[in-house]
Amino acid sequence: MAQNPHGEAPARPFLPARGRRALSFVTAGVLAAAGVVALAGNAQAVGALGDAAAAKGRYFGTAVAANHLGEAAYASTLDAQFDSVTPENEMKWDAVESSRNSFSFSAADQIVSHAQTKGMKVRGHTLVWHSQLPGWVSGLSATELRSAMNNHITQVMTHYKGKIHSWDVVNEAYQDGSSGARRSSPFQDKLGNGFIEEAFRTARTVDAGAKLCYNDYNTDGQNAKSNAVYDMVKDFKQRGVPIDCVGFQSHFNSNSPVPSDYQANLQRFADLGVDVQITELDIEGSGSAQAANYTKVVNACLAVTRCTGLTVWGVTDKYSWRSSGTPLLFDGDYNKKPAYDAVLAALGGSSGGGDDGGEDGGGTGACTATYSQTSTWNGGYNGEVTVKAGGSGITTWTVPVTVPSPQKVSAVWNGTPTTSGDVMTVRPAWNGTLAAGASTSFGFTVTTNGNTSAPVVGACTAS
Ligand code: G2I
Repeated sequence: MAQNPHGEAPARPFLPARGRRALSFVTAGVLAAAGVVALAGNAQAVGALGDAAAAKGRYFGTAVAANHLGEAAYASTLDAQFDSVTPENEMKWDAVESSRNSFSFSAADQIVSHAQTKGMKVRGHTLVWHSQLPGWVSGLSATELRSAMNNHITQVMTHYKGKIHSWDVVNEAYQDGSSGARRSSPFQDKLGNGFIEEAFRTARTVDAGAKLCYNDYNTDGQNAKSNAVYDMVKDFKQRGVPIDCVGFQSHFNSNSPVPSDYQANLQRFADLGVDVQITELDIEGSGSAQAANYTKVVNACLAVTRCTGLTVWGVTDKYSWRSSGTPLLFDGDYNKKPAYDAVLAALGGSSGGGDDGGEDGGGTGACTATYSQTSTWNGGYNGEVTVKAGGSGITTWTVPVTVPSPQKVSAVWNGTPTTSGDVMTVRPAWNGTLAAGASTSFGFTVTTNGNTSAPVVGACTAS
């Protein structure tokens, strides 16, 4: 990579020939100012959780309730941050088939069409579950129940065929505690152990394009319950029963903390030849403790190649199923919490700043890095990263910038880069010392080589 040899405050960026021609009548100062204005509308997307996760080959989703989509702040937070949605209740049996063979998809359709309009993926939740099951199901004979279960799977999956990336085919079929036994349910009690296999086999015949998951809670570490699920998945893989993924709900609080072997547990399932997904993540708490727990979960997923994505169980604390525990990434006023910053940083993204209320967390609160593209031309662009000190003054800062292959950085100004692979780590040139709340910026020129994706600007660290 060519870099500006004059790290000492060049006033004007080096621009390659085409960029210089396109911008020859604009001074560097005007360029920077114009860039900020022109790109203000993009700033949110740059920092979004979904984008940061996508750069790591993962999705980052949330549970969504159809009845909140009309609330502007709810919808705008959803749209700006997430790239996958799970209907929180709208695809459950009682919602879609409250009377036998009479299906109503309107609330779930609302979520799916919102997601499609915004380019988000959809997780299907859930086909066979003992809870939120209408009374008529439990009254059926074994023969009728088998037929009703297969009909339910077939009708619901057919309705959404091609629109769902992963289905929770069976949910929560095992007991808590040390028995490793199946949970009592109409399906278990009348159809026996084979009901899970039957559900997966039916599901595969309906939508071969959807990943078929088994989903459960308290299976997040290695314990009797997760061992039982592990044995089932192993058996399914050995016998060719179609299962593609295991969902780890990951509902955590002080009684049920993030297990120390969380990553190892994900990995042992992945080693069976299935994807793993974090499906209903929420962690009660607040501040840096909550942020640190979220970091553990995201890092564990990133460390397991087959961990394909994470979903948090709601957009805002105020609509959480356990809102008093404030377990989510946005507070009741849609402010980003320290947990949000921690997740974004763990995903390698950078905080968009603005409404963090001085509550930066996750150990990266000393500075923030905000990216904007200041100019673009056929074959290249200039990027600018604004580094802002947090509540205390700093004397140096570090920001990782990853340009997607085969892009190449051809110049850097107002910063000193070192490069390893695609990651360029930028430290100050002359501009390391910043008073509390003060900012500086560095810039760089990129040759796109055909890939016009934005670079991923990681978390700012300072001392
Ligand atoms: O319980 C947390 C989750 C555990 N894993 C499976 C998930 O599907 C489950 O989600 C929760 C929803 O977040 C709640 O919103 O499932 C609950 C039902 O088991 C949902 O609660 C229900 C209420 O119990 C109902 O009274 C209410 O009508 O939500 C319904 C719709 O708002």
